[in-house]
Formats: sequence, C-alpha cells, structure tokens
Amino acid sequence: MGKVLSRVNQVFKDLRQTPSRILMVGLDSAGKTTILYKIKLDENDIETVPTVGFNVETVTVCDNVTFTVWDVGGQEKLRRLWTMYFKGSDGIIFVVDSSDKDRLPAAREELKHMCKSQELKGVPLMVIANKQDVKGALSSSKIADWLGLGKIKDRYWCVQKASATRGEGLLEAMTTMATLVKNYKKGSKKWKNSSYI
Ligand code: G3D
Ligand code: MG
Repeated sequence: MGKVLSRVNQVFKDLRQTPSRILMVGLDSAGKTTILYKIKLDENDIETVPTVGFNVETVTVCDNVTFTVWDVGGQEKLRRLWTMYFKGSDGIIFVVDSSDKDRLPAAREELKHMCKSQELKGVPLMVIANKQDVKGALSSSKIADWLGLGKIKDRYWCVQKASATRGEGLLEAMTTMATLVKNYKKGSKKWKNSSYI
C-alpha cells in the first residue's frame, strides 16, 4: 500500500502548475472515504465539513490537486447544494459498490443527473467499480452496462475495477484520472467513448 501512496503523488505531479479540482461522488457506502484514506494516508489531512444535510470531505492530494468528496443519493433538496461544488471541476470520479446490485439503478439515476448538469459539461468521468473482492461483484463491463455508460457521448468516460480495502486498482484509477484531467484542461478532443480497464 505504501507504494500506491507514494506513486499517487507522482501521478498528479504534472497537474501541479494550475489548481485542479476532482469531484469524487457515489452513493453512501460505495467506498469513497476508504479510497480517500488509501490515497492520502494521513487522516489529519482529510477535512470533513458538515453542511446542511451532508458532509463534504476535502483532501489536497498534492500541491494544487484537490479532491472534493460526498455521498449522492436520496434527498432531492440537496441537489441544489451540490451544484455549487460542481463548478470548476476538472474531473469526476464516480464510485460504485459492484456487489450491491439492488442499488445500481439508484447509482445510475444519480450519475445521469450529474451528467446533465451544465457545470459539469464535458468533464471527464472515471467510474470506479469498487468492492471487486466481494463474492458475486459485477465486472467492470457489467457495471458500465448497468450505468448506461455506452449512452454517454459528450465526455470521456472510463471504468476501473478496484478493491479499495485491498488497495487494488486505485493507482490505475488515479493515473487514468490524471491523464484525463490533463487532456481536458488542454482542451484535447482526442478521446474515445468507451474504455474498460
Ligand atoms: P462511503 O465513503 O462511500 O460512504 P466507505 O464508503 O468508504 O465509508 O465504505 C463503506 C464500507 O464499505 C466500509 O465498511 C468499508 O470498509 C467498506 N469497503 C470500502 N471499499 C471496500 C472494498 O473494496 N471491499 C470491501 N469488501 N469493502 C469495502 P464498514 O464495515 O466500515 O462500514
Ligand atoms: Mg464517506
């Protein structure tokens, strides 16, 4: 795990010149906080700010690269609050519990809703198909199907299978995210619509 931590820093090195903001969202219990701790071990660096009705976690992964994390789902009235966090985002990480089939339709709805937001227009999307270590977890391509990613044509998207507790797939996810953010900020249109890792 130590290896992953030190390399995450390296991965985001190229983004340090200008501030980069990455949103990490997903239904509660998908594994977001676990991922955050794995990529930034020092708990003291993770700031949890309670807002009306929901907690926002922020962490600076390295100079100028900030992750903003919260649980989506449930309360409609909170959506208006989220949009204020959407603005100025350079990347979206959507975390899914691949073993929780019952809640995949809810995850799909939340993702669809986010993708409609003007503030997130064209922002690249990395889906982390988490909890692959759980027996019966759906594969990354199944998760892509469930979430309807094939229908997304207006942004780059990508799926990475992972097990946050084991620390597997996280470095790959962060490496891809860093590249996507870099290309997005450069205004590169060179992206494919689908990709499974
Ligand atoms: P959230 O921040 O998205 O709400 P958390 O989710 O990071 O708090 O994780 C919710 C629970 O799922 C935690 O268990 C955590 O340990 C577990 N979890 C996260 N990632 C994985 C994974 O890859 N595999 C497995 N098996 N479990 C995972 P507890 O028991 O603390 O609620
Ligand atoms: Mg959490």
